[in-house]
Amino acid sequence: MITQRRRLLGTLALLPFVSLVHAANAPLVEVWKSPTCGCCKDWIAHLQANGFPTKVNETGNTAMRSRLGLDVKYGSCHTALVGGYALEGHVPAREIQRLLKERPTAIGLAVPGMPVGSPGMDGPDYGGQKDPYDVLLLRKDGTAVTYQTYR
Ligand SMILES: [Cu+2]
Repeated sequence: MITQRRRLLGTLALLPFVSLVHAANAPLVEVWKSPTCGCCKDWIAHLQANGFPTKVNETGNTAMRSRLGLDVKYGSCHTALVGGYALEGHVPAREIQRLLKERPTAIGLAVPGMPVGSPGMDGPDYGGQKDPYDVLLLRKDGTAVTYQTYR
């Protein structure tokens, strides 16, 4: 029992170093969300699991969305900024990594609404259900093109 507990404490003690290593490799994702948003938290956990350090603001989501020039029709439950790009909704880490590598001229990426099966909308509560959805690349002129399709 004591040994198990010690082992757990030892693992926890390593956690800050793990995030420092990640911080060196991936840029910070700053998130604006409502304090009661559970799926937002799950999306943030998905980012962290994929090496992104995060800074979370528990308010200001709507204000930030309009400041970034994101049309409400592309809206979802949280808004974020990474490397000068906006992220709206449950955008998979894989597409964020691709965005940062390709660096297209755009406002950023959006997954409008809250599709079940997207990162943060895929917990045990959803029973493995996966709805099809698109990750959109939002252009500066207000239009959007499909960046990646998930089926
Ligand atoms: Cu959500």
